[in-house]
Amino acid sequence: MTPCVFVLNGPNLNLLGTRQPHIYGSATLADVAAACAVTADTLGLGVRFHQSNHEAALIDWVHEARTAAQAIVINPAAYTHTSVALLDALNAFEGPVIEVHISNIHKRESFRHQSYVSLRADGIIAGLGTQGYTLALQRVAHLLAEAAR
Ligand code: CA2
Repeated sequence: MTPCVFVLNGPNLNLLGTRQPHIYGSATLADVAAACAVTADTLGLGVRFHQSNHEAALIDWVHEARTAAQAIVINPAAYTHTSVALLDALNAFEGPVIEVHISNIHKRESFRHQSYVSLRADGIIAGLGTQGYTLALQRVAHLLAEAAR
């Protein structure tokens, strides 16, 4: 069976590539989804890519991942810094969780230095641009292969 990875994206990331390219680059979220699909295929992974501006939708996808996915890659966007509810949901998921930030959150405002999601994440990628997503998928493939050994 092909392992499935949920790639989840939080609020305002639907605007990627349209504003603030000096922070987030020029790739759109559709470009990121396409790159994830290509990389997942190469790695023998299936991928389901979602974005929502609503905390509850992200939580519902994490719940769905409990039975439908082997790993989660998540850019929670601003909910990174605020959402205990998202952390609680991720704590109920058993597979690897990789947290991705396009920008280097530690180089930015101090309120971005705190991440609730990091309390659950098995790995964190920040500041590597949208390339962070495909790098996260590589790490997931490695962790799933290791777990299967
Ligand atoms: O660096 C990241 O990936 C962030 O998760 C992005 C969030 C921000 O709140 C986090 O602190 C760091 C913001 C996403 C908003 O994305 C936009 C992209 C283009 C134009 C406007 C917003």
